[in-house]
Amino acid sequence: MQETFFDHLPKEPVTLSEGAILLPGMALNLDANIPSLLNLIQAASPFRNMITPGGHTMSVAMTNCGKFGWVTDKTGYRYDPVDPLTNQPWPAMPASFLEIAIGAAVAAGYPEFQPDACLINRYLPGSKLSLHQDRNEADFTHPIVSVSLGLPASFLFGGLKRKDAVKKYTLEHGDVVVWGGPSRLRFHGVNTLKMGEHPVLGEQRINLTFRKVV
Ligand code: MD3
Ligand code: FE
Repeated sequence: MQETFFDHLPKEPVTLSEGAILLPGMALNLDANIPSLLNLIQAASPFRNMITPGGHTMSVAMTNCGKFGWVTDKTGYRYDPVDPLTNQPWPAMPASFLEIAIGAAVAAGYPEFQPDACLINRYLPGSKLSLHQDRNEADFTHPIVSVSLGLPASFLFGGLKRKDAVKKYTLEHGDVVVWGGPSRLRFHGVNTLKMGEHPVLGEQRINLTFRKVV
């Protein structure tokens, strides 16, 4: 049998809620390659602070890799095959990113997951992401896979209605979460990032979210 990431899982999977499975440390295998892969992506499609339809500049800076990228501007939210900053296609999804996303989805019971988009969020100290749902994708039976890198974040996980109670979880460097089933449309967000210095990524948090858009 070929070895997989899961032969070396540092900790046991944790179910956060029905359909939301935390794989602690599963992305630590990527560790050595992360800075260079992120540098290649941001050299082609730089991080930028996008504008919401309401006219606010997001404190989280974003870029994408893969066939489609999530963008927001004054006209609304969309997935776009072209980076509006460069008028070029987004950089390709690195093979190791794809491998970890598919591996996590398989471990969580989604063997058919084939992501075609990876949104990359960069949090500097002071950045936050307000409570929201991810509903710009065509088919909510596909999960979203998230990979947390760099500084730890206080992640907010609510219910299907905005006013539902919110639980807090700390997401650390290397943590992977598969958000599927009844958790796919739960409200979620990230508290203001605290100052700190991470040995691999420095004074920032990077979050990758893998999505199946079409
Ligand atoms: C739960 N990103 O990019 S990752 C996002 O840490 C986003 O940057 C956050 O929310 C971040 O849309 C959270 C965890 C996450 C991602 C997608 C989800 C949780 C989710 C989709 C549905 C439910
Ligand atoms: Fe989200």
